Amino acid sequence: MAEQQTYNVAIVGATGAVGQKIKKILEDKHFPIKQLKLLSSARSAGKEETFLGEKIIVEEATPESFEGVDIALFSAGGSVSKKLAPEAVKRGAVVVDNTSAFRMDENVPLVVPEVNPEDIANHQGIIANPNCSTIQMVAALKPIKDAFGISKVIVSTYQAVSGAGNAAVDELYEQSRDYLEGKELKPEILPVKGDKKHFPIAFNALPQIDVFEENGFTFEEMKMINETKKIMHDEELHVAATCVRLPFATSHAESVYIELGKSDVKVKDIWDVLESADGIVVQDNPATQDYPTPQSAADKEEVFVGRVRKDLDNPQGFHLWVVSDNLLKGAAWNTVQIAQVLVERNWLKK
Ligand code: L14
Repeated sequence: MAEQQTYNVAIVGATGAVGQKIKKILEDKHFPIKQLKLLSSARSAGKEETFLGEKIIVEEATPESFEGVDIALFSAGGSVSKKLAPEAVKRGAVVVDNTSAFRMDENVPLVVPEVNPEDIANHQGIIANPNCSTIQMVAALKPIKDAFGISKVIVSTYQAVSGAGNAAVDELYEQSRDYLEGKELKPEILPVKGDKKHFPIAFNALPQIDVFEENGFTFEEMKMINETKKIMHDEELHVAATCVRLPFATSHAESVYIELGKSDVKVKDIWDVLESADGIVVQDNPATQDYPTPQSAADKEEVFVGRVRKDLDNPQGFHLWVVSDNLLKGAAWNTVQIAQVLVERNWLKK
């Protein structure tokens, strides 16, 4: 047997919510690693982690950290990516970036491997991982679009707090306890850590994820809108989004309304194309109350689709319920999938 090629891989943001999942997936999927570097801010440097049973000390990420690194997986926030991703590329690494820093840059492919893997071939050192809510939606819509065309998408999300990081999950748990004990709630993180006001997430629903834009949509909503058009290569596609945070830790759910290019499509036709698509599980039977929920989708790598209904007024309209683990397919798993394509198709070279 020919010896398998192996790679030097770095995780930037290794101690964060997504970084930890990336490390676990690299282990579980036997990614061909020569050496793994775990990088973080100065605050987390020095922590001891294990990878495949071996101890690794977390190091502070600096430009020099990337000497000799083949693949760098970034998930430490946009400002870290803006500063260090170009430094990693300068030193010969290919970066898969999990932040919004480069997603809309025209020189940066924005990729969901089940949807547009061939875009990776044109990378110039950085490949962007889309927003979590976008990934699961386009994964479900792509097979439908290929079969029947889609002209319009209107989505409302029901998003987990873990997207905002481990501290937001802690806030949800502590606040839930305080609420039940009748204590005063002191929200400090959600809806957005750096924004002016904070609201309780426990026993609540917050119609703000990320900061507001001038047009009245939030940045999370605009990410879904712009990224969907870019990934689907369809600037004509009409997309509108409302993003809402709910009080659970894991998995985003989405109610998605679409208008197809044809009017003679049946629910069964939608099930059929979704069932034969990679990475999608159809879970849809009203008679047995079968549908995905954030709890049922947690810790799974697929995107789950249920509640497929034909609109009662518009013969081209359909409604779907799309659920996936936001830290896996929405982040860590999609990132590792991109790295797998880079390696398998020999696309590491710029
Ligand atoms: O754009 O707060 O990758 O849940 C996705 C999760 C931004 C924050 C992104 C959250 C992030 C968002």
